[in-house]
Amino acid sequence: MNVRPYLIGIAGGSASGKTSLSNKIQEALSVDCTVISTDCFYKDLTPSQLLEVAEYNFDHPDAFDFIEMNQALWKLLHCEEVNVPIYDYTRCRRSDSFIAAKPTQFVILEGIMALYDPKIRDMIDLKIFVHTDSDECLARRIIRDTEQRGRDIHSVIHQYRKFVKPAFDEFIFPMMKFSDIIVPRGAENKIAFDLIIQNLKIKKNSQDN
Ligand code: UZR
Ligand code: MG
Repeated sequence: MNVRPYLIGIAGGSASGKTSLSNKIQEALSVDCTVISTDCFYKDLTPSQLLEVAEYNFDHPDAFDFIEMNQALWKLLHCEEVNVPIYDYTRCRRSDSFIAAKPTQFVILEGIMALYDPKIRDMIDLKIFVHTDSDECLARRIIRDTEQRGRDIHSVIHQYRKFVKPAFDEFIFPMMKFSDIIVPRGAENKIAFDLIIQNLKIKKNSQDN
């Protein structure tokens, strides 16, 4: 593959439906499409931060390694394969495994900070912001984090009040103004989803011809 991949960025609040929308787009495109989460680029915590992990702010931009994220995307856009770390939410650190991300025709970068870094924004061809009511996000997050991320309900609500909601207001919501498309409710919004897929298929055909 030597055509520069078309890079799609999908941002939005935590548990707004970014990952589901990304996976649905990936399935619907019927061509190779790589999905990378910004969560893969969380910085490793120091031993003392790990001891007080409930007080660590995973929702702040400083928690992410944007230099590494930039380099990985740059390589993909220059048609190089890149090893992306797999993040382990139950241990709050990167696992020992990597995914070999390929420079496919479409690459999706999804995550709370997908549209935060100006250099990364410049690389992204289509910027999508998923906007879901915060009560729905919190409800989804309680279920997800207790069932899949090894948390108890008190810690989920503590984190939400202390970090998730303030970071949404300060860093994530303001990114909406950089987006090309705002998708209310995320993956369940069929009309928005169909419009996105139509647009991407036109892109695909114009690249193929
Ligand atoms: P999404 N997060 C964790 O819960 N644990 C970690 O080790 C690393 C990240 C959370 C993070 C953020 N916040 O809100 C969320 N906390 O993952 C982003 N606390 O993931 O976009 O899928 O909701
Ligand atoms: Mg997600």
